[in-house]
Amino acid sequence: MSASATSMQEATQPGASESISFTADAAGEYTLICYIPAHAAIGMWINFNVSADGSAGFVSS
Ligand SMILES: [Cu+2]
Repeated sequence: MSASATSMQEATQPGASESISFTADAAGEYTLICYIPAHAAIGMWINFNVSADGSAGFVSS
């Protein structure tokens, strides 16, 4: 998530990182994808779990 993710100058740069946070409506398995066209198809996505007790973690598969 970037202030201007489609800008090559303002998007998160290679080797850099940004943090996001949100509140999930319900426990379960979620998928976070890059919304730049074709990026999710080449692997810019990740699954993660949100547990009922509020902890979260990545899904390895
Ligand atoms: Cu991407």
